[in-house]
Order: sequence, then C-alpha cells, then structure tokens
Amino acid sequence: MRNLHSQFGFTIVEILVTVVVIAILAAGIFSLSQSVDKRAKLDMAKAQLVIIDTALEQYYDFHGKFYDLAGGYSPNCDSDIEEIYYRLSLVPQAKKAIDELDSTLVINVDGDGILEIIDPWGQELYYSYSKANEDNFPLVWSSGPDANSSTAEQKQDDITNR
Ligand SMILES: [Ca+2]
Ligand SMILES: [Ca+2]
Ligand SMILES: [Ca+2]
Repeated sequence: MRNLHSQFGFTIVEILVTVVVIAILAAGIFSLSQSVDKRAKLDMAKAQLVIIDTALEQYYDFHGKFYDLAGGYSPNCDSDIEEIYYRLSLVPQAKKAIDELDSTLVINVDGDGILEIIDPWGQELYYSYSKANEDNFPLVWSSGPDANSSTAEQKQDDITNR
C-alpha cells in the first residue's frame, strides 16, 4: 500500500474525499448566502411598502382622497411610480415619510428632476388606484425577485402593500 501514498503521506482517495467535502461545503455556503440575500431583499421590499403606505395615508389626510392616475402624468413624469413619488413629495408629511426610504431604492431612472422608487431587484414599483372604489386603499407592488409582473405565474412572487 505504500505506493498509494503521495509524497505528503495522503492517499489519492483521502485527497479526493477532502476535495469533495470542501466542494460540498462551499456549495452550501454559497446557497446559504443566496437565500440570506433573497430574504434581505424581501424584507427590504416589505419595509419600503410600509413606508409608502404611510406616505399615502399622509397624502389622503392632506387631500381627502388618494391620487388617481386616470388624469394622466404631470410634465416630466413617465411612469406611475414617478408620478406618485412626485405627488407624495408635494405633501410635507408624505415627503417626510418617503424620505425614510432606503436611499438605494430612490433613484433617478430617467435622469430628470423627479425621482423614481425602485424595488431591491432594480424594477420600478407599480401603483394602482381607481376612484370608482373610493373605499379601497391604493395598491403598490413590487414585481418581486423575478423582476416581472405580466403573467399570472410572474405575479406569484410579487410583493404588495395590501
Ligand atoms: Ca421622468
Ligand atoms: Ca425621473
Ligand atoms: Ca413577479
């Protein structure tokens, strides 16, 4: 058996087993860090929606109604969430609330003077509110980890405020 030992005193089998164990441990650590990262982003998305809810409540207190996008966009506003950010920022208490958002989630997507709110996966948030249902609270949502919200399947991991 002497000839099976390498010059370091380990057999080839021992070395192979060690390599495999290290590979398994590394894969485990990688998938653990992936799931920690995913969990952190989910928590971040939920936290931002709570803040936006507060801002929407402040907007309601100020105007006596929620903002309905049916009227179209303001100048320079090109997406629902840019319009909503703009509308909320005009109400002092609502502005105070959205100023609490994580700064990495409030960015200038299209480079103009008005900011957009994105989710932790880099996609703009969605906003929906219909005056026809005045009792309803506006719906704000993130398209979630898959960064898509078109099909029913893609909507499954979406994260909503309500
Ligand atoms: Ca714009
Ligand atoms: Ca913008
Ligand atoms: Ca989705």
